[in-house]
Amino acid sequence: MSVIEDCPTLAGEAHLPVVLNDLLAHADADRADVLRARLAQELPVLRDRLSRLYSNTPDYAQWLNRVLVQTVQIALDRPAELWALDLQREANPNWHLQGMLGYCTYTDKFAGNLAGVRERIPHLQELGVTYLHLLPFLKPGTPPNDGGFAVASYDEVDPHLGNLSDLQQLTRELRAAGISLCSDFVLNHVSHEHTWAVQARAGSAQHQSFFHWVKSPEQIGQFEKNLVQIFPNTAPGNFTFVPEVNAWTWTTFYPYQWDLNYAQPVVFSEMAKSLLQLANHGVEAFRLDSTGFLWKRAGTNCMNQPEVHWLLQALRCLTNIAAPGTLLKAEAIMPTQDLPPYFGLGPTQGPECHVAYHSSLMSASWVALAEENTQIIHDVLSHTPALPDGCTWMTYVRCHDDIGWNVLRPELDARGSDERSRLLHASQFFAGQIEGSYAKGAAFQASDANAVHGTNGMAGALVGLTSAHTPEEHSAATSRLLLLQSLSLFVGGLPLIYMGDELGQGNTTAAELAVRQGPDGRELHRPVFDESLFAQRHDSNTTAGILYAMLRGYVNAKKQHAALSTAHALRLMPTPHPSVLLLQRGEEALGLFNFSRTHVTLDLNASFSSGLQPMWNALTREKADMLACSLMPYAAIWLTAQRP
Ligand code: OTU
Repeated sequence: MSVIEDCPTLAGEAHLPVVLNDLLAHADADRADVLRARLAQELPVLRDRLSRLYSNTPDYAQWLNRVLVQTVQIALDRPAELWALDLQREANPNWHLQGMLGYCTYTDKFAGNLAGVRERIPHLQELGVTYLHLLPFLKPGTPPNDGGFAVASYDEVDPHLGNLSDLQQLTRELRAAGISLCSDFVLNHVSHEHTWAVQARAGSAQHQSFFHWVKSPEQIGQFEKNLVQIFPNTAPGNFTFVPEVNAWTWTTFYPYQWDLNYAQPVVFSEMAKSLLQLANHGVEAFRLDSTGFLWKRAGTNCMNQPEVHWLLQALRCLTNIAAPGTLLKAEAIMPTQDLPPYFGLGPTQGPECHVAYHSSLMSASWVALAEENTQIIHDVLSHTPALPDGCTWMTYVRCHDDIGWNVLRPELDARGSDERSRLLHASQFFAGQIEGSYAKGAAFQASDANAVHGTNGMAGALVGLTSAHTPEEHSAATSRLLLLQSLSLFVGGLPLIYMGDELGQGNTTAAELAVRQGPDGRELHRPVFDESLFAQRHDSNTTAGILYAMLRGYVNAKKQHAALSTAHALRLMPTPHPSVLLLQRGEEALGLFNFSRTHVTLDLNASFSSGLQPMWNALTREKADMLACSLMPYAAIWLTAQRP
């Protein structure tokens, strides 16, 4: 356990630089007052974090003044509607903890372009969505561009999807429908077609300094010893030779994604500026992509370095000044034990991200399904810390990436030296390589044949919907998908549904895969939205219709029952049955999840030492039999003490 540092976190009298006082003196008086108060609140922490990072760089004081002026100017330019929203949210800082529901999709696959997304707002509302994560829609480099995760300009929208005014119109209409738009913000790297990379290749020393350079294969070898490979088959190694510079630049992901050098203050201030400008276009949440990799340190695996958290906390301060109604979400696909610092619970404590992906819970649910045993979920949840006020987990079943199994290594290693083989089993199970497996996924790339491969595939394919032939098989597969969704909804904070999963959509078709650019296996779960399934959503004779109705049932139950709110603490309860997970929320809600194909009858008295109150099924409103609670194969039951 690391030592917690003593660092300034309290607001004091802000001593503002003259330029800032001048700017505020000429601004709208009401806004200036609000901004002075925010600066007083944020400056102590901001100055501390930035001086840790940059006080040794030349002209640090002037740079800091420029950052402050830039931030305050963006705040002064903030459209009135967003300024008002900020004030509302400052007065109700836990606005995002009141039962949000997320939906994640590629813009083109869901709706063609940004204007098309506007047409789909009624669909999102019908499902109860309040948070829409559109995968990268900023101007990317020429394909291949990692599905847009190689950004060529952070200040422009991908012309295939629209322009800035389409973005503004979309955010406005979403907001009117009670939906916050989340945009990816790829902090770690830029496309090799981004102007900084272009100028670096053209010989600009300043722009070269925005990236990391390595001069020799020996030096590369030194670094590689400690680094992981994210795309070992399609992008082996972490460095790419750039002939114009006669050196290798750091590329953690694809060779066309150049890692930024955050030791350069201008890199930080320019990225922060772009982020805040997007907030002024109405983006209300940012998914901070690959946050773990932002800082490199020789001799380490260059992940989760302390500087990452100083950078994120500084970014949070700037956001709190210019756009405090905005959420920051950490995309740090790391073991649970590495995540608390992203909520500001590391050695340097202070507000950081509001939300982080709980990828271990996601992977563990799939392992539990393959094993028909919930032990691994128990282990993950018992390692999941309580979060600071204002923070929450993003829970999910699938997303646009592969399911990474290795985040679960710490849980397995704690159980014994040969337990990691369970990950190999899960990976093979969902790739359909194990006798009797219903799954139709595929292995993602791994560094060698014996390594555990991530898993690609839509949830519908992984739970066996697409391989089901008999009504029984269809029903089991449907229950498996609902089981995972209902666990995500019960635990989350901010549960996220991946496009198509609400209808049990299957994998991208082979014909379509053949015409997609690039060999990236993750395309398997990036299909075009299936209109025919969508048309069936209210038809209870179809699998899509059953899934959709049940999913809405859970979503609505969560809205209706205050007892299910994440304001009440989550507790893991012992169960006599290894395939059943029993979770308690506060004093008045229970979630029972049967991960096996067997029918289980539970005496709930056995799990509760103190007396049991009568409870009702939150979806069917039937009274529960607490002494002989019946769980059908793969059933998920929510009980609350609230009489219907
Ligand atoms: C993120 O992912 C994105 O979600 C991926 O779609 C991008 O390819 C990648 O960044 C590069 O921008 O490292 O911290 O399948 O889990 O690449 C998270 C592997 C990441 C992803 C991993 C990932």
